[in-house]
Amino acid sequence: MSQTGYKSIVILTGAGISAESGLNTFRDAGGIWTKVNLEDVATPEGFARNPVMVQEFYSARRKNLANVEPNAAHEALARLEKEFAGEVLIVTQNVDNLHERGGSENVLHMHGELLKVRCDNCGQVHHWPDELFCETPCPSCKTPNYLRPHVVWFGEMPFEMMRIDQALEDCDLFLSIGTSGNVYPAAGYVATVRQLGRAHTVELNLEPSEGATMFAEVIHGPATKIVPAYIDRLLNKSV
Ligand code: BJW
Repeated sequence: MSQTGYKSIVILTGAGISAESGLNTFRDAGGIWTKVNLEDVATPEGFARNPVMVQEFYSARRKNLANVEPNAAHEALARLEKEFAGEVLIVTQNVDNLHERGGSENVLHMHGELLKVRCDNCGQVHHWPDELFCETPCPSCKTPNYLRPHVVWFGEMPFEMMRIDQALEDCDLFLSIGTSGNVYPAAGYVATVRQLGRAHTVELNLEPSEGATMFAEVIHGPATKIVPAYIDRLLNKSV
């Protein structure tokens, strides 16, 4: 038993936690999907139609990642992982690496990682901090024209689903931070946890998400303010 009374915490994060670091969200005003068509850059069909454009889109975001830093919300979650006596698992929909750079270790990237690429020929995943071109040969099988961003597009199966389902079953506190609740299966996790009936559920978001009414507790405001304050209260046992 931890100092908070909780034993196992699952934290779902989305683009909103990285917004104050300077990364665009997807669906807010000025978000990524207001500038590019998601069918063009975030579906296997879009990639098949125009691989050059899709590689350029992800190469630009990969490059931009080097210019941003983790913020107080990422750092507060890392502090939780270090100071909490039980289990803490971050299930992030984000493809950025700001949780890791903020100090978190137990992070699961269900929609993949911007700094990785995968070969559609041999299946090998490679760390890739640089620009990627279609014709770049796979470092493992040496075949050109098969490397793609190691991210999950619409219609593709998110990663680590079994581990996530198990963690949702085992947790007694579920936090959802900075996600609009539009994209499944992540958007359905609060319903899953509620149905299981053993975890307290909390939304921390700038504004009410699509699923806000499903949460037992909601706290609205910018992540860099509300997340550190919530984690402080959690570790001081006053929630
Ligand atoms: C702040 C803040 C601040 C701002 N502080 N907060 C019909 C019904 C149900 C499902 C489907 C359906 N038709 C199709 C589907 C399935 C589909 C889906 O969900 N579609 C919906 C659009 C309806 N899902 C899929 O295809 C997924 N795969 C799948 O379902 O496989 C089959 C399966 C079967 C059985 C079991 C399990 C699976 C794959 C989804 C892949 C999503 N990929 C993307 C792109 C990744 C690569 C990339 O980055 O380019 O992932 S899309 C994009 O959306 C990205 C994100 O991870 C994801 C979620 O977005 P997020 O993080 O919530 O961002 P926003 O912008 O939406 O919200 C930000 C929030 O932050 C807002 O609320 C702000 O208010 C807040 N905020 N500033 C705090 N400072």
